[in-house]
Amino acid sequence: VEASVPEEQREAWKKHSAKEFKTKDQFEADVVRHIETTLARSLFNCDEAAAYAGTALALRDRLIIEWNRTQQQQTFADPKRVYYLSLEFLMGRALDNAILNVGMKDVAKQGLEELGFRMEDVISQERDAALGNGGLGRLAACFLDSLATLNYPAWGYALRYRYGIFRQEIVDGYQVEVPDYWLDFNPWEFPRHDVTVDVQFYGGVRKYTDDSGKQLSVWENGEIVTAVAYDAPIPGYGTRTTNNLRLWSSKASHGEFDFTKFNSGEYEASVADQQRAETISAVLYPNDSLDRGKELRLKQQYFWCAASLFDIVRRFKKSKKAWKEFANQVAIQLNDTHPTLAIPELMRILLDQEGLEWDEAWSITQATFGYTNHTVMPEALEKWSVPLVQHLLPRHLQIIYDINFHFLQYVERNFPKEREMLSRVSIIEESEPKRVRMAFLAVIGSHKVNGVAELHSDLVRTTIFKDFVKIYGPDKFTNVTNGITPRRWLHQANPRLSALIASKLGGHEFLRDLNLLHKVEAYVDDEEFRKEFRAIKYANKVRLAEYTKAVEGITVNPSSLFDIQVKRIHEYKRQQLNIFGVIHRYLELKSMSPEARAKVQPRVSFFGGKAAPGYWMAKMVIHLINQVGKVVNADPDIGDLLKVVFLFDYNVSKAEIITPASDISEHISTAGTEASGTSNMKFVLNGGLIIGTCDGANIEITREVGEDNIFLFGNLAEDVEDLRHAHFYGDSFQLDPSLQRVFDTIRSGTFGDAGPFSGLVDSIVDHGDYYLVSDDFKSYVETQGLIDEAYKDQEAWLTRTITAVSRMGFFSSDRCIDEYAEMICELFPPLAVWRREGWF
Ligand code: CBF
Repeated sequence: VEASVPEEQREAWKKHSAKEFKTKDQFEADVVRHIETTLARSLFNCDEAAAYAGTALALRDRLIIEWNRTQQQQTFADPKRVYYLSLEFLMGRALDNAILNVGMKDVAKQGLEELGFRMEDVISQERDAALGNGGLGRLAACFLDSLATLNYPAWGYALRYRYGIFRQEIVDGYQVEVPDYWLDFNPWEFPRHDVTVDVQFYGGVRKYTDDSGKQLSVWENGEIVTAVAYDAPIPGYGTRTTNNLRLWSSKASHGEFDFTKFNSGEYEASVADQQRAETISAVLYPNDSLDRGKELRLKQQYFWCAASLFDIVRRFKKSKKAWKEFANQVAIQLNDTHPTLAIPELMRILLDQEGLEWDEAWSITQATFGYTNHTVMPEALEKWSVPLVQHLLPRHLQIIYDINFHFLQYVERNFPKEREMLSRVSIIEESEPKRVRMAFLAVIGSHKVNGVAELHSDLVRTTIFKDFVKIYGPDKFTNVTNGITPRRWLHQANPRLSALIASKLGGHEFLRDLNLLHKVEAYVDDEEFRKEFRAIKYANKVRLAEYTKAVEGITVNPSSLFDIQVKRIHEYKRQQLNIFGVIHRYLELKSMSPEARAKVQPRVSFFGGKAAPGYWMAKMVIHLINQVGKVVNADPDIGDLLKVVFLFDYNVSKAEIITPASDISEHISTAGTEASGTSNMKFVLNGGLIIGTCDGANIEITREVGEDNIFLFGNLAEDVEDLRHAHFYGDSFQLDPSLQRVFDTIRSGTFGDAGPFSGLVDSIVDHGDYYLVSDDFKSYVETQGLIDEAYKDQEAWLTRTITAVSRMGFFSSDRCIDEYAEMICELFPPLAVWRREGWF
């Protein structure tokens, strides 16, 4: 406000303020201007990378005009805002998405052609923004798209990692990790060097009494690291709303380097502080579903929470509203437990800096936060050692103890006869060393807790948070089944299918209201529609086949059944079950007569995904897949009947090529372990069917698409505990003979040195088969057999896929966001408000 231009001068501003391009000529002019001036290139010196840069900058200009407008409107109207705190945002590429969301695809395509470039080539120059591990980070990215599309006043907060998830290379069949330096050219971010926050670590707590005689605490004498904001515009689809994703980067608080040390010849020491500070936001932790309790990770979490909270509070304070209004203005959604430190941080601000009493501070805090749980697997639930928290964040530990004290008193009062419950629900685990249970802190500090699919939310209520349901009552715990944005996962990844649907539905409105897809079912018998639908699937398979040839050197036949499993490699996701099934298929084929082989349905098994670098077993699964591929693909007896492909370095932009090409995709986790899954939704939306267990969102997908349009197999979640028990205490363990044969073949060295695979096999045979591979193997193989048969009837298969697509409306992330907004954040239906005010 202080820096506003006086009224009299505003006319001149209005006259000259930047305008977004609307026509092809204006677009071309913007691209050429950026290439010639921003990049200092010319038409004699413009390769595809430069064309990408020019196009991205032209689009960025456009987004930023809308971004400014959105922020101004929001500042002026000061509505309740939602803040999504997620340590991961797996954004993928931005250019294509931006072009589509602002509705400029034809303009950009033609414009680029006139300038001598193909749009696809230009788009493919962009590096993925891979600031996430997998489902959780991609969900966050889908949510940003939906929040903007639905015009919610929303901000995402995360870290600006210098290195995102590692790039995966495959050397001799093994995964090798290579750093992903994605920032050498990133046109989508705006450094805000004027938006900084000093974040403190270490130090101590001093108690003092203020003038009014009140006892207060102050955290002091710590080490300060500065957080610098970098903003990325997030355009909605078919709206002018452009929200903000704010990423924090760390730097030393006192500048680049220490001159005193430099002058006295201590060259390394002179930059040491800077390096230490920068380390905080340097690397994304490449963990998936595993808590390793490392100090740097805790530092990252606090750094990001503290900077974000400071920013949110600063924005709130500008409105000069009373603190009791805070939760009416601010909703903070915690994406998993990673941002849980935001809870004691808000308490610290309210108590130590704003001087509020405990009860008021606590009720504001609880009303502000909502917590989304993404896993019930014990190894993934974060617990931080108390001595570590004490050392790094001494004041927060005190506050956590105080929260725990108040909470346990409440439990004691209300459940006097259940004293043993106290240690079960305490935030502090009485282990050696003691540990802070972050999930419990998140539950206690939030007013709502949700799981991400119905089964998962039931498990949340009945397992990990069972006691809390008793304490708080069932209403605090709810479900919001995950979803995906149809803009990226249909319109962008599969433009021809999007166009076909639009041609029947009278336009692209279904991309904003995915329930409209149900109208597609009316065309299930329409010959012309079926023909085009089939042709689209085939073209997408050809595209993947070409890609496979280009990057893996493997020739696959697009007429084969394409069976795809792409996701993080983890034992619970059971890629090992898939590859054991592939080996079984191979052995069956080998033992068949030529006549029998002639009747077999040819198949390509595609795999893709990264293993956490320290996760040996997952790495051996990758190795086994590659070794099996090497043998099978070279076997002249087999030819096109079976091919095995590991697509290296799976990421969002590759998913956009892979997803539309599936006939079958695999979502085969041990029942009860996959919270939801979201790629299952993407595959079905793109005209592929699923083989899956009764787990996560597979269950709701089945409910929506109908049991005939999905292939389910395997044991149910309710039986998992008994089965695990039986492995340890039951009668002698009998392996299914066909699985035994698979293991014998691996051990015989058919796929190279068997040594590396022994852990994999032993975990099943000798160590209790925790993920129940042997229990589900038979029904898995049988179900694959049913799929082979079903696929032979191409007409019936097509009917199933079209039907399934038409019933996927429920799985839009727009639906999730509306559910969160209503149930958790209590936002007004924003469109109604904005429209009434006449801004759109
Ligand atoms: O809810 C989004 C996804 O989150 C995970 O990836 C996670 O990190 N916990 C789960 O494993 C997925 O099931 C879930 O879809």
